[in-house]
Amino acid sequence: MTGVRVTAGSALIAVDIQNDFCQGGALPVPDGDAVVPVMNLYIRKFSEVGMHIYFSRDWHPLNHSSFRSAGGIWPEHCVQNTRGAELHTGLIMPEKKVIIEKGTAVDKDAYSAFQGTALAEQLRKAGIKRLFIGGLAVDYCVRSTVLDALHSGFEVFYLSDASRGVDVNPGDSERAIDEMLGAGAVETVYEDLMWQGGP
Ligand code: VGL
Ligand code: ZN
Repeated sequence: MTGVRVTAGSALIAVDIQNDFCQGGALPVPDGDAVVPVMNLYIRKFSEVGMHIYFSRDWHPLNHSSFRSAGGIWPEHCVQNTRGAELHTGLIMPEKKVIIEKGTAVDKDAYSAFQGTALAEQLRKAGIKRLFIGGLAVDYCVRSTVLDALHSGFEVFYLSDASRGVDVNPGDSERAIDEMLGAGAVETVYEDLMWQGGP
């Protein structure tokens, strides 16, 4: 959608752009690294215009229930305080930012950055109404975060150019996108955004 205005009360959420979801990581998302330079464009611009920026991290304990070693479906990934769990080193980290950790309980998986975190409350306190959400992976954490954001009453723009999917089953990402848009998210790319005071 063209002409999306980034108004006061907008925030950027970069979902799980961590080493383990990128090339050479434990659970690499195909072409996952490609989101880094695009997300950097959003980060630069959102910080320039003084908008809030949130980074979520998948942040699992060593014996997390989603790991195959514990009966789950995923290889061990994003173990707390390991290099794999760090945000991708290519990301530009703005001075003003909030990092949200999720999936920290041993017995629960949390794909959404809202699940088991104070994110919704933090956003409300900051007066945020519009969320621009992208990252990894479209068919898991981006999807869940977008759907939860919509259910919590936020206006949501899904940043398709800053997102990639795992596609464990072919078509998963496309289905996730249909679901997000069906629930009210608006698909957006960087060029669609209009900044207060001009482009
Ligand atoms: C994710 C699989 C397992 C994600 C997290 O961030 O999309 N995917 N844990
Ligand atoms: Zn995980």
